[in-house]
Amino acid sequence: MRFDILTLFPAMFSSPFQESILGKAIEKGLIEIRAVNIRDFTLDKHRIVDDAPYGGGQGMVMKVEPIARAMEWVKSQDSSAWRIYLTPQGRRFDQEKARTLSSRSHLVLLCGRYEGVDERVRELLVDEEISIGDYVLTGGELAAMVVIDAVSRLVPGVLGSDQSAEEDSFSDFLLEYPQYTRPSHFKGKDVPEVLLS
Ligand code: 6GU
Repeated sequence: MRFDILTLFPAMFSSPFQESILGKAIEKGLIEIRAVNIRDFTLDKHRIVDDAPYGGGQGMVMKVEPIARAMEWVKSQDSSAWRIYLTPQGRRFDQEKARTLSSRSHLVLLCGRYEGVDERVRELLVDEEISIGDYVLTGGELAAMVVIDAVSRLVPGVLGSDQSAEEDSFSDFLLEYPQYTRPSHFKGKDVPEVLLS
C-alpha cells in the first residue's frame, strides 16, 4: 500500500515511520510512505504557498495552484489514488474508517497549515475530509501520521502472524483482559492468581 503525504513540512515524516512495526513493513515493501513538499510545486521565485484571504480576516490561506499541481503529479502516476484532506472540519476518523481505507492501494494525505486551504481545494482536489478528533492541531501532519499508522497495521502482513488476531475486531480489543508479564509481585500489585497456574 502506498501513502503520499502532501505537506509543507516533509521533514516531520523522516523518522516516525522508521521504527518498529511500520519500519519493518516498509523494509518488506508492504507499505511505502513518501512525503511530498507542496512548495516544490510553486512556479514563482519566492516559492509562495500561502496568501492573505480575500475579504480580509486573520492569518493566511494555502494557495490552490501548488496543491493542484502536486495532486496532478501524484494522480498522473496513479489515477486510482484516493485523496484525503486532513482538517478538524472533516468527518471523525475511527476504526471502521481505518478498515475501509486499508482496502485502497494508494492514499494521498493533504496536510493543511495556516488558517486552512483555499475553498477550491476542498471543492476540486480532494475525495474526502478527515479529522482525528474534536481539538485543533497546528496542522494536519500529526493527523496524517495517526491515519497512516492505524491503516497500515490493517494491511495484510504488516502485523506478524502472532499479532494479526488483533485485526479481528476493535471491540474485542477494547474488551481484552489486563495483561501481565514477570515479575508476579510488584509494589503490592500482584498478578491475579488464575494467570499464574
Ligand atoms: Cl486532521 N487537522 C488539524 N489541524 N487539527 C485537527 C485535525 C486535523 N483533527 C483533529 N484536529
